[in-house]
Order: sequence, then structure tokens, then C-alpha cells
Amino acid sequence: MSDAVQTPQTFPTRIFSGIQPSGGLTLGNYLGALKRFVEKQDEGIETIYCLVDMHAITVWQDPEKLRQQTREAAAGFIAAGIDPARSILFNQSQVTAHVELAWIFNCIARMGWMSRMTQWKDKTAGKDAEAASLGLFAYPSLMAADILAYKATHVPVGEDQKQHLELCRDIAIKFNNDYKVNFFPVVEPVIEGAATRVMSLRDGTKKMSKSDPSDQSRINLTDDADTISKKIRKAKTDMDPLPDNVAGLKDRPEARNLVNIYAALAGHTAAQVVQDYAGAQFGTFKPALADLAVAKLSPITSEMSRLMKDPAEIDRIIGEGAARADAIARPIVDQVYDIIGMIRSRQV
Ligand code: AQP
Repeated sequence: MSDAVQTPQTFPTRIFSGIQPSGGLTLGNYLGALKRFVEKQDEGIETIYCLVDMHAITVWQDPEKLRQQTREAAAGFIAAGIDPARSILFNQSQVTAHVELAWIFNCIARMGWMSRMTQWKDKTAGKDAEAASLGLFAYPSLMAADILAYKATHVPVGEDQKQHLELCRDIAIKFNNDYKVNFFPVVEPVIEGAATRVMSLRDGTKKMSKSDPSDQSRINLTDDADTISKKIRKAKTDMDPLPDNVAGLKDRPEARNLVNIYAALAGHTAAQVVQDYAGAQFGTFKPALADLAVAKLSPITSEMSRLMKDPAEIDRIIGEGAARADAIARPIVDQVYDIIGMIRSRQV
């Protein structure tokens, strides 16, 4: 057993999460992830948040757009309440520990584990899977590395990432077992709130996604008040009035989605929302939801556009975050090299 082994080991609470700058941030990213990132920071927990640009390139990204989207995502985090002095905020490619550990995890994880991932299946459905990038297949291994390079214990995510976090747990357990160490924590997903799965405004059975070809399917954090209102008013719904209890939303995916969005934005439960709007038609509910969405999102949108006027300052903030992230991850990954038997004799 290596000198690096610390057994038994307890792991201090540390939160890590990330968002891909593969497009503009959506209401789904905000309610499922970002809003809760801020809450965790404000609870005083150590929080590390990453713009996962290496994940973004698992599908084609135009280089100039990727740079722009990464800055925009950083601006979105700060505008939503992430304080770079209290949280570590950075882009993944500036901390090489992530990809180094990901390669090691590629050798721990099994092909069968990866091929069972529903995100892999969804993203290749109806397409030629043979033509998908190897990076897209190995995506969950890099995600495990993102988390475990910091020995993070808790990961706030939307519902769609639950399976990837189970795989992260499997990788940590297999690594610990293979090398007879208690080195990596077995992470806990944190999936909380009224909108852990925000659905498309055009199809209540599909996740709201930044890469959906239809802009009408999502609310972008860069949308102005008028656009937000129009998208909500045009959102697909059924003809029935709202029920007076949540059970009445069963088999009404679009109605349930709008109620959940209202609840998450207002900080209420879905049950409270249906009680307040029992019997209301969408002609009444949608304008109320639009007003609420504009009231909650407009301050973020305007702060984002103010921050985007100074890209050099954004680059400075994420560069500083990357240096702080590296100071945590580097020694952890160096210990991993030691555990797995790599010689590290180069003088720096
Ligand atoms: N619709 C959603 N509802 C709730 N949470 C969501 N998240 C994403 N969409 C929703 C959460 O946001 C975090 C970051 O996600 P991501 O950008 O890394 O990847 P994703 O889940 O694949 O998001 P998109 O928007 O669908 O991106 P593309 O289109 O590029 O694949 C995660 O915590 C996720 O759960």
C-alpha cells in the first residue's frame, strides 16, 4: 500500500458541480443547477463550480462561439449570485488534473458501464453511434474525474445527471477496492427543489435543453422580458383548467411542467401553486407565470449583459478560480499517480 493512503478516512463536506458551455444557459440549468449552487454557497459550504469546456467539445463546438459561451456562462453564474470570492469558479480546461484523472478512470471504468448510460443512448438515438466521438462515450468518466479530483462529497445536479453520479460512485468504489485504499469518497447526488427536471416548452416529455434546435423550446438566461413572456404564452398546453391537487397533473406533462416552473421560481411547492390556481385556465395562469419569470430572470439577464462588456475581467476571475482549483486538485492527482505505481521523479 502506498504512503499516500489515509485509512480510515473521513471526507470533509465539499460541493462540486459544473455546467457545459455548449450553448447559452437555460431556465433548466438555472432551476435544476445554478439556483441551487448559489443556495449551497450561501449555506457556507465549500463550493467549487466549473464551466466544463472539455465536456462541451464531446460534440462539435465552433471555437469562437465556445469562448463566448464560456464567458457568458461565467457571467451567468456571477449574475445569479455566485461570488467568486466565496466559491471557486473556473473553466475546466485550465486545470489539467481533470483530464489526467479522467484517463486513469477510463482504465477503471468498464465499457459496459458506459454503454448503459441513458444520456449516451439519448444523444446517439436515431443517429449513427459509430460516428459519435469517443469523448461523448467516455463523458461520465471525465465527469467522475471533475468531482473526485477535489474529493468532493456532494454534487448538486438536475435529475438527468443522477445516473452519471451513480457511475461516479462505482468508479470511486472500484478504485478504492482495486488499490485497497480508502482514497475517494462515494459522492452523494443532491437533487432538490420543485424543478429538478424542467421540460421543453414545446413538448412536456422532453428535457429543456440548450442544444434543442428549437429556441421556442427553452428560456435562455439572455432572453429579454418580451421574449420570455412570448415563449411562455406560446408554450404548449392542454385545454383543461388547472386541477386543485398535484395528482390531477398526472398525464398532463405540459401543465405539470409549467406548474413546477412556477413553484421553483416562486419558492413554493407545486401543491401550493395548484391550490392557488385551482380551476384557472391557462389564459390566466400563463400571464402570471410570465410576470413571475420576468421578475426573477430580468435582473440576472441585465447583470449578465453588464458583465459581458468586460470579457478581460471575466477571464481574470476564472483564471484566478483555476489557480485555486489547481491548488486543491494537483496534490490529490499526484497522490493518485503514487497509488497506481507511476514514477514521478521529474524536477520542476
Ligand atoms: N431541463 C433541465 N432541468 C433541470 N436541470 C437541468 N440541467 C440541465 N438541463 C436541465 C442541469 O444543469 C446542469 C448542467 O447541465 P449541462 O449543461 O452540463 O448538461 P446537460 O444536462 O446535458 O444540459 P443541456 O442543457 O441539455 O445541455 P446540452 O444540450 O449541451 O446537452 C446539470 O446539473 C443538469 O442536471
